Amino acid sequence: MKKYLVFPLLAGALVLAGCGKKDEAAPTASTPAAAPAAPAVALIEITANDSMKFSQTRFEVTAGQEVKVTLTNLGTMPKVAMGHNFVLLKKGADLKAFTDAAIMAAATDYVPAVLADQVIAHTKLLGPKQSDEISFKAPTEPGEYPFLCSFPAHYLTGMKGVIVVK
Ligand SMILES: [Cu+2]
Repeated sequence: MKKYLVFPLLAGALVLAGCGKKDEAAPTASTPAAAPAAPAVALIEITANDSMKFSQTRFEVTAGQEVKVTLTNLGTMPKVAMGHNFVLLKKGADLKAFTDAAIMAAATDYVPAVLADQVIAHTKLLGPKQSDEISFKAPTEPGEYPFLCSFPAHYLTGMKGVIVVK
């Protein structure tokens, strides 16, 4: 009688051993595919203040990546005297020409319509404690893309930076 019991037990042990091997192999095969995933959206958070400074002036994104920029004005001075925006320009844009034209463009929040072809994306002009969020696709061509606050004279006092597309 005992002789007949041995075979089912052996068969069961072999099945278990087979399962164990499969489980060990699975994670090894899937690890390389999961590891090098860059974040889908590049989040850029900037603040501006009454001292006419951006909190950060250099960002890196991947070519063609979805980018979300949030600008917050932490200042307390009125918008007519100390408004701030974030304007991202094309690579090689003429910043002098752009800021000269911006001075005359109060009606369009200092983003000159005549040079709209130089603008990749821009926020609204923000008064104290206001915030604006914009989303756009990073350029596909690598390089340095200038951004600035186009409120009169703010570029000259240092409200500028670059987004580096890699
Ligand atoms: Cu400004």
